[in-house]
Amino acid sequence: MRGLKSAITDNSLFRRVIWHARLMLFLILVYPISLYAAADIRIEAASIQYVGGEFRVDIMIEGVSDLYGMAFDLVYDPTSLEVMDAEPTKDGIQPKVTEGTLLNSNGTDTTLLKASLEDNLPGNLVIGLTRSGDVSGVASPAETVFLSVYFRPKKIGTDQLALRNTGVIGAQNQDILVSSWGVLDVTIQDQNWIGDVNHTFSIDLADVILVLKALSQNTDAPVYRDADVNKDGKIGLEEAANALQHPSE
Ligand SMILES: [Ca+2]
Ligand SMILES: [Ca+2]
Repeated sequence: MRGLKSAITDNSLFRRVIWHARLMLFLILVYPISLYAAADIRIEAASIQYVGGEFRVDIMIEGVSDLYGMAFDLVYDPTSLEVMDAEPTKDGIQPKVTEGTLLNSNGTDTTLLKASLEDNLPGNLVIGLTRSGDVSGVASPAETVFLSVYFRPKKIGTDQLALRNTGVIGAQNQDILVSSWGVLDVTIQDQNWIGDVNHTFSIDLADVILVLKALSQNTDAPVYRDADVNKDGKIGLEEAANALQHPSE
C-alpha cells in the first residue's frame, strides 16, 4: 500500500513538474513575442509652431518586430497647414517626406516610399513605406523615427494631426498589431519674418546667399516675401545688405 501511495504522489509530482516546464516553455516562447507584438505609433513635433515656418513631423514607432511595411493617411486641416513641396518646379505637390533608418537598415537596404495627396487635394496625405523583395522584417524595440513629413503653418490657431486607414505588415504579410496610434496637437503662433528671407528663424549669411542666387535665378528654394525690410514689395539687394549687417547668431 505504502509503495502504491508513494508511486501516486511521485506521479502527481512528476505531472506538476511537467506542467511547470510546459508553462516556462510557453512563457519563454510567447512572452518575448507578445512583448513586441503590439507596437506603439506616435506623431511627434514641437507643440508650438509659427506661421510660415517649415517644421518636421516625425512618425515614431516602438515595440515592433519583423516589420516589413506600414501605410497610413496623415490627416490635417488644410486651412491651417500645408505640406511642403519637395519639387516646387513640378506640377502639383510632391509631398516632402523622408524615411528614417529603420526599414532601410541604416541605408543598406532598398525601400519603397510613396507619398501623395489624396485626389491631389490637401488635407489627406497618403503614405506607404515598405522594404523591398524577399527579405526579413526589422525590429524596433525602442522608439525610432519611421519617417518624417514636413509642413508649414498658414495661419494662427490650433490643428490636430492624426493617422487614418492604417496598416502595418510583417515579412510574412501578417498584420502587426498596434496598441495605440497617437495624435499631435499643434498651436500655431505668429512670427515676425522681416529680414529672414529663407524662414530659418535666424538672419545670417544663408539669407544673403539665397537673395543673390534668386536674383541670378539660380535656385528653386523658396524666397519669402514677408522678409521684405524696406517695404518695396520685393526681395532684393536691400534684404541681402540687411542680412550682411545682421550680427551672426
Ligand atoms: Ca534665415
Ligand atoms: Ca525689399
